[in-house]
Amino acid sequence: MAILKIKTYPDSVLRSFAKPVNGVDRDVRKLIDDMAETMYEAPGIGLAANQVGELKRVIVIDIQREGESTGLIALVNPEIVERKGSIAIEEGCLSVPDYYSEVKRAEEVRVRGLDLNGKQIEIDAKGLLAVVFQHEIDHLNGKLFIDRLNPIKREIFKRNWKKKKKKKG
Ligand code: GNR
Ligand code: NI
Repeated sequence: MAILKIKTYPDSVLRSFAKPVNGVDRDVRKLIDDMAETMYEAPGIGLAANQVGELKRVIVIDIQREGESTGLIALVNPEIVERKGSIAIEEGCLSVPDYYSEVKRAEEVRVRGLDLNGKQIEIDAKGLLAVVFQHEIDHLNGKLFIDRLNPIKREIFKRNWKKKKKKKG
């Protein structure tokens, strides 16, 4: 296992489309292991492969509620096959440090993908878990949660980011 370096905005890898994985082999399982360790160490409740510089369609998620863990969810080639309702919760991203904002998304999703053994599975998620699935699959498509803000909020984000960059030199 290894802790990987998390890429941050405006790294171009976060803007790239991740490629579908052909089969869940040892390399993919090693990537999942390392991504899980990286996510727990951060700590975060989800991580997409783009965030560690790997353009493969792999995500890991573990939602902790009241100190309770759902256990690790690892999904390869994840796809949303159904969405229902609407919800807005405050999101953050390990690749966009120190910024949080509400984002409107589907409240419920059904996600299809491959598990660690390469077997196709479907997961029904709602609330926070559904939001995190959508956030991670966005990453695989080169999209960040700040892209889903209204134009005014996005401008404020950019302005503050530039200000912060200047201060850091
Ligand atoms: O740790 C994370 N928390 C979070 C909170 C609300 C909505 C989405 C997330 S995902 C984020 C980790 C991350 O950046 N995953 O890509
Ligand atoms: Ni993120």
